[in-house]
Amino acid sequence: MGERPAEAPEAALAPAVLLVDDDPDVLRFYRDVLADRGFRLFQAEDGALATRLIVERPFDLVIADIAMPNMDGIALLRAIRQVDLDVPVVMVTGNPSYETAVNAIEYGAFRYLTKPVAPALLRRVAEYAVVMNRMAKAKREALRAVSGMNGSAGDRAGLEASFERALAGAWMAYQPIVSYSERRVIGYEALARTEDATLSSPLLLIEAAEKLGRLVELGRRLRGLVAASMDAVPAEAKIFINVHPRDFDDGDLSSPTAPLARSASRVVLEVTERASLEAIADVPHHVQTLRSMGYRIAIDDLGAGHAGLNTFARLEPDVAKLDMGLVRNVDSDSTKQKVVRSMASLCRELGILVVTEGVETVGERDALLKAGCDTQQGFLFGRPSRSIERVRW
Ligand code: G
Ligand code: MN
Repeated sequence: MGERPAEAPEAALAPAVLLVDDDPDVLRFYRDVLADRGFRLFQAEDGALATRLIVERPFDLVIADIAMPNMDGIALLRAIRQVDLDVPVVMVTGNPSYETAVNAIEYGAFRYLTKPVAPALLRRVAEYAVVMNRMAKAKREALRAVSGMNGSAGDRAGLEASFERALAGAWMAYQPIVSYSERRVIGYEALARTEDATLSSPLLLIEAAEKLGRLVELGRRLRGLVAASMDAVPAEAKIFINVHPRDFDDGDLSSPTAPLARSASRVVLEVTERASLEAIADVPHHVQTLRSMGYRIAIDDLGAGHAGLNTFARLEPDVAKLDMGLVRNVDSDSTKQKVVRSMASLCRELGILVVTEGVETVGERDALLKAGCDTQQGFLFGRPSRSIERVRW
């Protein structure tokens, strides 16, 4: 064979494996079993040292004890996911129980092994895990190449780490909603944004919160951000903010001492038609409470849901926001024109203000005006932006 092309030193290195156990005999056993298998072996006697090593350099595999003093294996797994979303973590226990097994797997342990671990099994799991780590990295690359997204964390511990980062760095972008005939901004929609690459879109962020059972916390944080920026909003403009159906069950939304409550009469709460209100008890009562505090209610993405008019009927909204699917190319689609015209006229009959979303072109704007929709939102008038911007007509 001829000479190999020069490789980057890091790529040429053997897989790095970190062994974590508070029992030196166990560490010695692992080293013996995995010696001469082409791994570079590192070890730590506790979770704190393991965490430091993980921060310093990447590993291809971690094999960790579950029951350790100070920082147990699950806590270590969570710490690892703060810095590495992919590295497989094999958890080992001397006290197997159904509960710890479920917990370990739920948090993203790659495998759950019980002591004493058979040498052949340990070797096989280690070799397989190292390949899986490469696969996870390749998948992430593929997703980035195909969709430009960073891909979200595969397991619960990783998702938690991403979610924490996203929550800490969350901010609101504001997009104007205009009355075209009056050339006036009637309000702004507040849209959640994050700096976290794996949870970059609001949909991913909400999905993560749903999976982690942290929707209420997310809702409070976003409403708090809006409340804090109310002073920058012109007095005559309303703020539209998306709420999740689950938020209705959160006492904070209807609490008179919540930060947003002070500005309730300037706030429109948007509830998407895509979500189901079925699981929420007594929606009309919640809505009535919110109205009495001064909030208005909007139904969002109207025309995109397929849940019939259930959500609409139960909310009795003040505002209906037509989904951008109806708006896109409405100027060249007579069916869409007809649908928009009849929806707009029905809403007028019910005293509901119609807002059309996602208006991008002059053609769409004019077709919507002709169909009776004067209140519009979309890139044509302004993109969501960090500061509250005026519209140049
Ligand atoms: O479902 P909801 O209306 O809350 O979502 C609004 C989303 O649509 C925001 O994320 C916003 O960035 C995006 N958006 C706003 N205006 C436009 C537009 O004119 N075109 C497109 N494609 N997206 C838009
Ligand atoms: Mn919305």
